[in-house]
Amino acid sequence: MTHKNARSITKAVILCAASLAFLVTLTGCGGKSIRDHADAKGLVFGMAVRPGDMLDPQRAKLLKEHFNLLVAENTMKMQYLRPTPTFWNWGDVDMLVNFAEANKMKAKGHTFIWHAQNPPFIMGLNSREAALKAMTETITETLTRYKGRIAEYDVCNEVFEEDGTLRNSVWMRNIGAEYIDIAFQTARAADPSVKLILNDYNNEYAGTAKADAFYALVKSMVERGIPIDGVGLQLHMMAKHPINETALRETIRRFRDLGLTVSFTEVDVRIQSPVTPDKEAEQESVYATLLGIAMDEPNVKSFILWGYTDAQSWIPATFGGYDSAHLFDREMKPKKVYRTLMDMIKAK
Ligand code: 9MR
Repeated sequence: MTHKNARSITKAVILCAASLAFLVTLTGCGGKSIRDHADAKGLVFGMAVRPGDMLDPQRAKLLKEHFNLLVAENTMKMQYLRPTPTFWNWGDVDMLVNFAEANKMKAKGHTFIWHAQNPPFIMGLNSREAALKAMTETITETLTRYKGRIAEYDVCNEVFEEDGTLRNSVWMRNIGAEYIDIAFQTARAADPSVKLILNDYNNEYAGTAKADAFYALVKSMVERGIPIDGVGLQLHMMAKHPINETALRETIRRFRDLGLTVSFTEVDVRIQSPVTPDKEAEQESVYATLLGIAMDEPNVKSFILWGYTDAQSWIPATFGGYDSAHLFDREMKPKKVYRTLMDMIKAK
C-alpha cells in the first residue's frame, strides 16, 4: 500500500466515524430512535406540540423521527378553537391532523370541556340551554369535521377538585353533573370510532380522595351505559418523588376490570433547580418506572409526553424553581434518559 493510499483510507475512516457520530447525536442511538422501536413493538409514544413545532423544519424533523402520536398542547382548547360562537379556528388543527397523517402518526384531541382556557362567551354562559348548545355544537362540529381521523379525545378534562368533589366549573354551574354524560354521548354520536377519554391529574394513586372519586364516576358511567372508552392519567411528576407502583398498578387494573383502557396522557418529570446528576438519576428512575408499567399493563394504550424540549416547556412558568422536565435539552439534543427509555422499548 502506498503512503497516499493509506492516507485516503484513514481519511475515509475518519469521515465515516464523523457521520456516525453525527447520526448518534441526532437520534441519540446510532440511527435508531424511540419511534423506530415503538412502531416495531406497537407502542403509542406521543408528544404534545405547538403549531411552530410543525412549521419549523428542524422541529418537524425531530417530531417525525421520535414520536408516533401528536396532541395539541393548546390549540384544540376552546379559547383557541372557538374564540367566539361563530369563529372556528381550524387552521392549526388541520395542520396537526394533516401532519400526523402524512407521517403515519396518530392524532389525539385535547380537550373539549374544561374549566380553563375558555373564551369570554363560554365564561359568560348563564343558562343550561345556552351551555348545552355551546358544548354540543363544539363537540359535534369538531368530530364531524375530523371523523375517523382522530384516534382518541380527552372529552372532559379535570372535572374533580383535590378532595374528590366535582369542580365548580362553568359547565357544572350551568348544566349540573350531567354535563359529563352528555359530552360523552354527543362525542360518540358524532364519531363512532374515536376513543373517548376522561382525563385528570392526581388521579393515579388508588386510595387517594381524588383518584377514588374519579374511579367511582367512571364506574358509574360504565354501569349506566355512557360511552367512555378509557381514562387519562396526566402524570405530571417530580423527580424527587419515586412512583408508588402498587397504587398506580391498582388504579390501572381497576379500570381494566371495567373494560377500559388507560392512557398516560401528559407525562413529564420536573427537577427542582439546581439540576444535578443525582437528581437526573432520580428523574430517569421515575420515567423508567412509568414506561415499565405502561409496557407491562395490557390495558395501558399510550404513553404521551407533555413537551419534548426544556427550551419550550410549561414547567418553569407554572412551578417556580423547577425545570429540566423533558427528554431533550435546550439544544434539542436527547438526554441520557432518552436512551434509557429507548433501550427499554427495544428490549421489550
Ligand atoms: O401546557 C399548557 C400550557 O401551555 C398552558 O399555558 C396551560 C394553561 O392552563 O395548559 C397547559 O396544559 C395543561 C393541559 O392542557 C391540561 N393538564 C395540565 C397541563 C399543564 O398545565
